[in-house]
Amino acid sequence: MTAGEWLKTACNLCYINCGIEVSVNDGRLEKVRGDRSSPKSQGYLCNKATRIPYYANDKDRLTSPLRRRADGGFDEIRWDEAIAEIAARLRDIADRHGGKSIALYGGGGQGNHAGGAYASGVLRALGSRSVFNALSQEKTGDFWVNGHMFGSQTCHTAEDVHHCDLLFVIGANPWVAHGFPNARDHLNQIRKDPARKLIVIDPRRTETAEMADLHLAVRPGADSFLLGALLAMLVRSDRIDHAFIEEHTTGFADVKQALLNIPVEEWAAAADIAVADLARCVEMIAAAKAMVVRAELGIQQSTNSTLNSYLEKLLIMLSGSFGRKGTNQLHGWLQPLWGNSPNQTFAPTGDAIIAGLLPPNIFPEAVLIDHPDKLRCVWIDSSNPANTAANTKAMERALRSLELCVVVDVAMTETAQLAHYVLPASSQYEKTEFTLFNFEFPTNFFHVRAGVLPPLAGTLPEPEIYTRLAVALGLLPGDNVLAPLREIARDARPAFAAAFRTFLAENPQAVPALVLYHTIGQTLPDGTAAAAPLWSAAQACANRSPQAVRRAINASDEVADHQLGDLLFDTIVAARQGTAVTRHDYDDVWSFISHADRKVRLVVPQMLEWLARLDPKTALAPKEFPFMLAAGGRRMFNANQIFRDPAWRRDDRDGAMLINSNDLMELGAKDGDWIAVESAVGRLVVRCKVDDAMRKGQLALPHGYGQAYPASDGERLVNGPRINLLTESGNRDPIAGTPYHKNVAVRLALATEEEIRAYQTRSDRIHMAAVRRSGISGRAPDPHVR
Ligand SMILES: Nc1nc2c(c(=O)[nH]1)N[C@H]1C(S)=C(S)[C@@H](COP(=O)(O)OP(=O)(O)OC[C@H]3O[C@@H](n4cnc5c(=O)[nH]c(N)nc54)[C@H](O)[C@@H]3O)O[C@H]1N2
Ligand SMILES: Nc1nc2c(c(=O)[nH]1)N[C@H]1C(S)=C(S)[C@@H](COP(=O)(O)OP(=O)(O)OC[C@H]3O[C@@H](n4cnc5c(=O)[nH]c(N)nc54)[C@H](O)[C@@H]3O)O[C@H]1N2
Ligand code: SF4
Ligand SMILES: [Mo]
Repeated sequence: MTAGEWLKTACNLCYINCGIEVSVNDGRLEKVRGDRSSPKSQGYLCNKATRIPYYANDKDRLTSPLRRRADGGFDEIRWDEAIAEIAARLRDIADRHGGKSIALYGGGGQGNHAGGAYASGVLRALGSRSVFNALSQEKTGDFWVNGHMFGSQTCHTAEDVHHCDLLFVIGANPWVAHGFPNARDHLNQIRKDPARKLIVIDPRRTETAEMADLHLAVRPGADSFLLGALLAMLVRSDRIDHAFIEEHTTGFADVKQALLNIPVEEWAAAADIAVADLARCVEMIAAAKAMVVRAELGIQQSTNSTLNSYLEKLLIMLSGSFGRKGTNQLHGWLQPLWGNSPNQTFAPTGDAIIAGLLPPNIFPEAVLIDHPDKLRCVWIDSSNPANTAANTKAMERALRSLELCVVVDVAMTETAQLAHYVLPASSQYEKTEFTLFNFEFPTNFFHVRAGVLPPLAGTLPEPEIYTRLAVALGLLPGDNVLAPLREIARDARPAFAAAFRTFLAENPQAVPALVLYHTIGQTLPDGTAAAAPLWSAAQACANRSPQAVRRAINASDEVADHQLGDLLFDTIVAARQGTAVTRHDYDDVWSFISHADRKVRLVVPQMLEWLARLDPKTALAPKEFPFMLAAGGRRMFNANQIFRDPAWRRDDRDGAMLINSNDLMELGAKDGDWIAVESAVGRLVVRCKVDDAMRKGQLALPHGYGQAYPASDGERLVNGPRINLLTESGNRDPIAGTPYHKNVAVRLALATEEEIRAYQTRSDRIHMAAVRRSGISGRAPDPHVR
C-alpha cells in the first residue's frame, strides 16, 4: 500500500454498506470519500461515514485472547492455549449434553458477514442448531408473514423508491437511518418534484416526516388501528385494484369481510388520527400510479408488530402496489441471509423458530429454564447482547450462568466482560469482508471488500480463528489432505465442483466453508480467501436465475450455463467496488413467489383472528406508567454498537432523551437536565432534550450508547444510556418473540442531587478524555446537549 493511496472498500456503519474509498497512511485509515465507481451507491455518503477512522483506528482494541479468572478479571493467554482450552470445553459440553445445548449468537453486524459463514459451519458440525441474532429482534414477524403470504420466509420485499410517485413510510426515518440506498438523495428528489408525494406514519415529526406531504402522527403503539382503519376505508370506498387482486392473489373475499367489520371512527380515535386525514391518505393512494411502502422498526418493534407487518402487506396488495416499476417487489439473492423454518419450535420453551432464528427475548429463559435441552453454551460473534438484547439484567444473569461463553469481537464489550474467553478479531478494514444485506430489485449488487489495513498485532480474521478451532476439534483435515483439492481449484476450475463433492463425501466431518477457504480461497485475488464460501452461493444463484445473472455480468453467449456460476464468482471476487449479480425483469417477481400457483395468499388465519380481537382500549398507556418510551431510535450520531470511542460524535454526546416541552415543564425540569426514567424492570438517569417534534406523552432514547470506554486515567466509564436496562423480555410479540422496544411504558422522576452530580462528573470525565484523545484542544466539554 502506497502512502496516501485511495483504496476501495465499503462503509460498515449501516446495512446499506455504501461503496467508499479510504486513504491509508502508515497503517492508519485517515480519510473517507464516496466511491463514484460503486454500482450500488455511486459516490453517496452520509454524515457518519467520515467518522469511520474512529472505528478503524480505535485505541481500545483487544489484542490478545483473554481468559476470565474466578475474581472476574481476565488473563491474557496465547492463541494456541485459548483454542485448545475452548475446543476441549466445547467437546466436553457436546459429549455430555449434546450439540443442541450450544447456540450461536450473532454471526455478523452491519458490515461483516464473512465470519458468520465459518462460525455457523463449525458449530453445526458440533451438532448446534440454535441461532440468535439481531434479525430476530426486528424482522422475524415480517418474515413469518412473508412465509404465509408468499410461501417461504426467504421471500422478502424490496422497495423501488427510485421510480415511485408515492413513497409511503411507516415507522421508519430514512433521512437519518437510511434503509434504502442513497436515501437522502431520493427524499430530496421526491420533495422537489410536485408529481411525487410522501406520506409518513410516525408519532414524531421526524426529519423525514418534516418533508412529507402528509404526516400521520400516530399514537405510539397504535399502528394496527391506523392501518386497519385505513384498509377498511380503502375497501369501503372501493379504492382498490380489483384487476391485480383477481390476477395475483387469493382469499380477497374473507379479507374484505374482516376489513368491513372494522369500526373506522373508533379505530382512528384509538390511533389519534382524524378520519379526514385518513380520507386524504386514501385519495393519495388512489391517485398514485406507483406507490412503494417502506416500513421498519416503528412498526416492527412496536405493539402488535407481526399484525402490523401483515396489514402493511395488505396495503401493498389491495392497492396493487406490487411487482411493477416504482412499487414493492420481491428480490433475488446471491445467498439468502436467513432460512425458512415453518412450524419449527425450540423444545425447551416451545417458541417458534422463524427464518431459522430464535428471538433474543427468549435467550434468558432458554438458558435458565429447567429442561434437559436447555442452552448451556453460547458462542457470540459480532454482537453485544448485554447491551442490545431486551432486559439487560436478565441477559446478564443468563450469560453468567452458562457453562461456557466465548465472545469474538474487536473490542472489550459489555458481553465480553461476562464471557469465559474473549477472542480478538481483526477489524473490518483489516480483512476481507462482505455482507449479505442485498435486497435490491430489479438489479441486485454484491460487494466483496479486501482488507485495506494490516491486521492489528495479536488479532486474527475470523476464518483463521475458526480454522484453528476446527483443527483442534478434528473438523478440518490437515493441509496434506487439502492440498490436492487446492491444486484442482488452481488448475482446473471446472473439475473443482466434482472434486469438492467427492472430498466432502470422503471427509464427512470437514466444515465445507473452511474447506473452500483453504482450497479455492487461496487462489483468489487481493487476499480475498474469506469470500470462498460465496463460491457455492454463486453456483446456486446461477442455477436459480441464469438469465438474470447473464445480464448482470454481461456474460457472452459462449458461456455455457454450467460455467456461469464460476464466472459469477470470479466477477464478484475481482470487483473491488462491488458488482451487479442479478438483473431481473419486473415480471420475474412472480417466479419468486414459492406457492405453486405464484399467487399471494391474502388470508393468514392467525392474523385475521388477531385483527378481530384488537381492542381499541388497549391503545392507551397504563396509568402507572403514563409515558410511552421509544427505547432505541436512530440519530445522526449513533451506529449500533460499532463505535465505542465517544469522540466520534459531533453532537448528542450523552444520548439525550427527547421530550416534549410541555411534558418537561409539568415534570418541573428544564432542557438539558438529568432526569430519571423508570420502567417495570429498571431505572436510568438520562440527559433530557426538549424536542417539540415529539408527541405529548412520548419519549425517545437513542440506540447505540451504553458502551464503556477508558477515561484519561484508564477507568472504563459507560457513555450514555444502556437502554435495555428498561426493557422487559416479556414485552414481545406473541408469534415472533420480537421486542416491542418502541413502546416501553415508563414514568418520569426528577433525579436526586447526588445522581445529577455523579452523572455530570462522569459525562465530563469521559468527554474530556475524548476531546484530548481526538486532539481537539481548548474546547471544554459542553454541559448541555446541542
Ligand atoms: N444513524 C443510524 N442509522 C442506522 C442505524 C443506527 O444505529 N444509526 N442502525 C441501522 C439498523 S440496525 C436498523 S434496523 C435501521 C432502523 O431504521 P428505522 O426503523 O428507520 O429507525 P428508528 O429510528 O429505530 O425507528 C424509526 C421510527 O419509528 C418511530 N416510532 C417510534 N414508535 C413508533 C410507533 O409506535 N409507530 C410508528 N409508526 N413509528 C414509531 C420513531 O419515531 C422513528 O422515527 O437503521 C439502520 N440505520
Ligand atoms: N432497546 C433497543 N434494543 C435494540 C434496538 C433498539 O432499537 N432498541 N435495535 C436492535 C437492532 S435493529 C439491532 S440491528 C441490534 C444490533 O445489536 P447487535 O446484534 O449487538 O449488533 P451491533 O450493535 O452491530 O454490534 C456489533 C458488535 O460487533 C463488533 N464488531 C465490529 N466489527 C467486528 C468484526 O470485524 N468482527 C467481530 N467479531 N466483531 C466486530 C462490535 O464491536 C460490536 O460489539 O440491536 C437491537 N437492540
Ligand atoms: S448510508 Fe449507511 S452505509 Fe452509507 S455512508 Fe451512511 S452509514 Fe455508511
Ligand atoms: Mo437492525
